[in-house]
Amino acid sequence: MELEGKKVLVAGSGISGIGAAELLLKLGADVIVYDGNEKLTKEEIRAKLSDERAEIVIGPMTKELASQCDLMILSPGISAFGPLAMTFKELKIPVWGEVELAYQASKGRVAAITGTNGKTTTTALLGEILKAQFASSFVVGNIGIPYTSIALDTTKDSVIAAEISSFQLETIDQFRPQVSAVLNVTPDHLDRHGTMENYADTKLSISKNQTKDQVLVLNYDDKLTRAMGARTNASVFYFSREMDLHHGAYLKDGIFYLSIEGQKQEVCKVDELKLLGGHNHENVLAAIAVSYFMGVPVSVIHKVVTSFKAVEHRIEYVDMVNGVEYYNDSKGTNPDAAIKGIQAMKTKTVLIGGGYDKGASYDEWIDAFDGKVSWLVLLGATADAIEKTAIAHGFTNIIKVETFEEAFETASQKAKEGEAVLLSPACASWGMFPNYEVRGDQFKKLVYALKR
Ligand code: UMA
Repeated sequence: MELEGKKVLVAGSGISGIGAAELLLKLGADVIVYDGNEKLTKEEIRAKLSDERAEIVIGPMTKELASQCDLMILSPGISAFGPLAMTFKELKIPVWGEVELAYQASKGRVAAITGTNGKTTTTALLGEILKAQFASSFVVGNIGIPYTSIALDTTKDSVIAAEISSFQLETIDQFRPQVSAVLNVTPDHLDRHGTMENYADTKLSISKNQTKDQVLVLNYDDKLTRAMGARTNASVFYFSREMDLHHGAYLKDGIFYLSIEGQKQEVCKVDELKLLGGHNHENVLAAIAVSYFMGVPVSVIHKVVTSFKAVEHRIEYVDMVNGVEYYNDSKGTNPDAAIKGIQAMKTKTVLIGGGYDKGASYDEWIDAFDGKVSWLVLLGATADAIEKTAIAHGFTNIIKVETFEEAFETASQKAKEGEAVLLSPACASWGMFPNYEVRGDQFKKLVYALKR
């Protein structure tokens, strides 16, 4: 669609909406930035835009305003099937997501990653591999960088690693990655997607415009993603941690292999990875497969995969002080994520946990300690509830503290040489920190200060 002179309403004034509005203004469109949150002010939204020309509308949507528009761009946080989007659809006004707009405005080839878990790590790793091979490469999407923000910087030789959420997939139209991947599908976001079937179908739509000239990479070990192989027009390439594959990427006896029609080659060994945790082996397999089909030689993949460290705040190795390794897993903001954190530890660990109360249950997290946790240092609103659960499960080496600094100090005193200290709170940081990033940064600062 030619966008010059078209009236386009951008719904949502978060980072996607602002990215979309700025791109549209550069393309010569007449832009309205709309947000349903009446607590926001026009000044606040205006301050986020570098271009003054956009009109800003806050509050309920009217049919009158909608009917003036040629196109609507939806932020991922707003459902494509909710009342706002339906108002436009009923008026036969196209509704695209921010990803679709960016795709149509950019050049080059896209490698797109979706899945319930691991997509940020896989996209980040893929982005590093692509960067090592191609002169013009980008990492965008749900990872926190709006795709629209780089669209006009791309050329026909660019490659783009895009993390795409199920929310973003609701509103694609022409989006066609050269290589796409669905890593896994487990229950999540069911409030938005209704059923698991619908959620899985939304994930599979990453491949809806692909044909046999493009590749869909799927997890063979996950029943739902394995079944997707029969429902796509793309060429399918599986990965597995459990099976040798004739045509696929797999892990066997600690070695990652890439097998193309039975021609197998070793990519790297588990022991060479800096990325910890069994769940990351899936992410590595997916990144190997996707980058190979984007045209990266195995030697380059090997080099990057073996030097890549965790995404910041996700089981991130910080440093060793007095023989103790410090890991920052501040992104472990729920018990499920924190289980992966503790599972990734190879030695006895002093664990720092607790924070904002989302009403979660901590039983499975405590069970996952599996004799590995020597001490549990607790803080925040959930400290008492976690303590109660831990004691009920027979774990009593607990110290409760008031401040984050005290938690760090206590943990580093308790950790013996050869052990680890892990910040993996199983709770959000709110109440003590604005977000998990600030909490993780504070942890790292304390480690560096201790080292000094
Ligand atoms: N809004 C409305 N009406 C509504 C709902 C929201 O007007 O019914 C407005 C809000 O008032 C707010 C704006 O929309 O001003 C927020 O838009 P948004 O929620 O789409 O947030 P963005 O800041 O644009 O961030 C989005 C993604 N957020 C969501 O999908 C909820 C970010 O993923 C993503 O990094 C970013 O685009 C760039 O692509 C976050 C996320 O939580 C990390 N993703 C989910 C996940 O990973 O599980 C899918």
